[in-house]
Amino acid sequence: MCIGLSGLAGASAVVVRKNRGLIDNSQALGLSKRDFEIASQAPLKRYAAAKGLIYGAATVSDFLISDADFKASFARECGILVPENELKWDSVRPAPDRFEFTKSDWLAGFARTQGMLFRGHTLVWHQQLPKWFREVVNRQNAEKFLVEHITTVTKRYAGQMHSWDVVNEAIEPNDGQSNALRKSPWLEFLGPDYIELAFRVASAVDPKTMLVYNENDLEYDTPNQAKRTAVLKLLERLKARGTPIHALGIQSHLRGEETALNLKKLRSFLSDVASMGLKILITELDVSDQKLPSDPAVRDRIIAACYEDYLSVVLDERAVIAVLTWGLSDRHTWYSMFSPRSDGIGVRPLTLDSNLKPKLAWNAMARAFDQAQKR
Ligand code: 9MR
Repeated sequence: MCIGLSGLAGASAVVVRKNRGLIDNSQALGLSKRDFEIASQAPLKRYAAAKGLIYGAATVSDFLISDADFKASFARECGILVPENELKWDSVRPAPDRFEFTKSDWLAGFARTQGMLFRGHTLVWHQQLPKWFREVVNRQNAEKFLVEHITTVTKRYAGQMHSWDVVNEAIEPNDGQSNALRKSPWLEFLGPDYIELAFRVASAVDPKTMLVYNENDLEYDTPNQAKRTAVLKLLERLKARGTPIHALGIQSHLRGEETALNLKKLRSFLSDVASMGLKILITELDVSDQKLPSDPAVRDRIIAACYEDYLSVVLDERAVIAVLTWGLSDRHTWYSMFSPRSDGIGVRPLTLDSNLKPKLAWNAMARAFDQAQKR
């Protein structure tokens, strides 16, 4: 289960009410007694929109192009699309002097024709850098590369982007750097000011888009309290310096077997972010099931409970304006490749199964939107 009774004990009355009867810790497998009943099968984007929220998902362009059924499900459910890989450095920048936008343009066009919002991921990250990066970029030219990259990519979609993950995963307390900054090539070449620079360049090119700092591992209180603290300090520093930053993205790759989700601490972290005047986006929600029992019915109940418990806390914070899942269907999820189950059975981290049928997790999400306060 995602949360234990200890997590609920100190939670606000609202959260307790929403979670009434949700936990069944007495059963060895952590199965929930919840029914996950829903009133209707309206698309998730409608459940969200009814509360002034945005729901959508990440996807890879090839999935939409080669899989008509998936494409139809995506169009039905999603009000926002984020390219899963197509806007990362290794996709848009095949050579130091060449940009390649074919796939991201296709996704932008698809979003536009479907009336979906489009969001960008990501301008500055330590992963998915092109092969040439280490050979070509150094202390002397890193600023030129960074500024040129952000300028070119944001200009391409200026006026079209709902939001941009400007910097992704810049905090890593275990790296031992000052301010808990991650030991990334950007820190190595440019020092800590690369973060502020990135936001300023993006803002100068596309002043109307929402600029987001996106981070992982903020969901559980152990061992991540240090990361939360470091992220808050980073956001405070950026705000104090007048950096154009508008939101925090909380990735939200949840773990089905995890028990360290403390609702009270998570809720208070969200309030701390909101009190800085920042919006919050849930940017990459899914629930890993590699360590859960093999029976799909058992797994689905645990996963649905994780979705509902997490979203009930997160959506209690009115600064949260959008929820995106990292993929839509178990047919296409990064977990199949990166972290398959050791028993070889398919993973089930998302809301639609591999036949594109809604699972209990879909109901859980619809219910969480339904119970959220209107924005
Ligand atoms: O889902 C993405 C996968 O297809 C890529 O190969 C991988 C490379 O690291 O990145 C995955 O997306 C990540 C996202 O960009 C940042 N947060 C973690 C996501 C899952 O690893």
